[in-house]
Amino acid sequence: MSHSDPSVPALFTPFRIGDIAIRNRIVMAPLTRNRATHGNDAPNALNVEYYRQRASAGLIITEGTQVSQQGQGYVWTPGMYTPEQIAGWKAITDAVHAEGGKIVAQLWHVGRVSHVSLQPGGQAPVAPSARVANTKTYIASGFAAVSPPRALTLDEIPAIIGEFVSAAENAKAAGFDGIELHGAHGYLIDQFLRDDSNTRSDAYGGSIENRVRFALEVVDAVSKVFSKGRVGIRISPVSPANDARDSDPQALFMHLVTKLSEASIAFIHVVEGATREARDYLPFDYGALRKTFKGAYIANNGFTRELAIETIENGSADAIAFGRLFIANPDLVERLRRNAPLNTPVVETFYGGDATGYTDYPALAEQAA
Ligand code: 8OZ
Repeated sequence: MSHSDPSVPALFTPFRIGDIAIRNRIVMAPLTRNRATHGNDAPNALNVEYYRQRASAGLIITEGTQVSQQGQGYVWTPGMYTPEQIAGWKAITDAVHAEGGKIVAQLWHVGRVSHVSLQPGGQAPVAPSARVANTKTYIASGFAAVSPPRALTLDEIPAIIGEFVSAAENAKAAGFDGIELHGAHGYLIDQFLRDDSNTRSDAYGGSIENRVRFALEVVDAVSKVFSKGRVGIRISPVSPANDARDSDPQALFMHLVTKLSEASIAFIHVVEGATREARDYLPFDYGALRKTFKGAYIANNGFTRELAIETIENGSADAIAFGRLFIANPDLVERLRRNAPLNTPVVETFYGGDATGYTDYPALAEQAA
């Protein structure tokens, strides 16, 4: 199959996301699975197998990976801040690269979406402002309301940015092709962006220009570790996940994306609509973001094969990220290429547990056998 074969939809053809050459435009979306090693939150052999099975994706974006213990919001999510975690990730990037795949690490600080039982010393989680989110997390004992956060002081902010830098350095040492910042779903970066969760009166709050400051400083700082051509960010302009709310998302995200374009990063990854809900959950002009950003535009949320092919053909996106379909179909690329039937994801085994519902979804060849 070649680029020029008109019978092959562009979805299945190679592309470059910044400095990262990908062999098709099908991206594995970041997916929290809560299967890191209990006790040290390091990736393990089961996690290696899971990512290896999915390496035919043009690009894998890892599950959210906390940049520090303070950045953790759920039990058994992997970290990027200890030698054991870096070694665990190295085995994953080696396995994916051995299959000819590409993989970037999603760097994550949950901010206020956490629980004291996960925090260092049982302290309160940190946030732009001391405003509790109306949302739940899950800890070792099950679902729990998030703990009330305390507001970060102005002089603490450089150290949080420093955690993203250290995590980026660790991701580089672990062999990743780049990084995606988790700027979506009501976590720390998103909390700074929005006027409901950010009521600060210093340089990081108030105007849109001030609320995007934290995101842009993190982008700038990690771009000194990986080149700009290997840095991206995920955003979810209208998603209500984790109580994210803003009075004017269109103006906020137009300004942010204008600045991200000026920063010349490789990609923006946009959750269109709300995860697990409709793509037109609330009115929003994604085309305006697409037009504003000069790098690659990765679109996500609820795409079917048909819509993905159409969206690449009409130029509304450069690549399409699939989440739930990648949980259930390790060989999703081959299945989409052949228009083969898809396995159905089993929600009960999404978060936590063992190989069941994780590495035991069959590929086409195994199914036929
Ligand atoms: C599902 C469960 C826990 C976390 C996100 C990182 O929504 C998540 C997440 C999803 O971005």
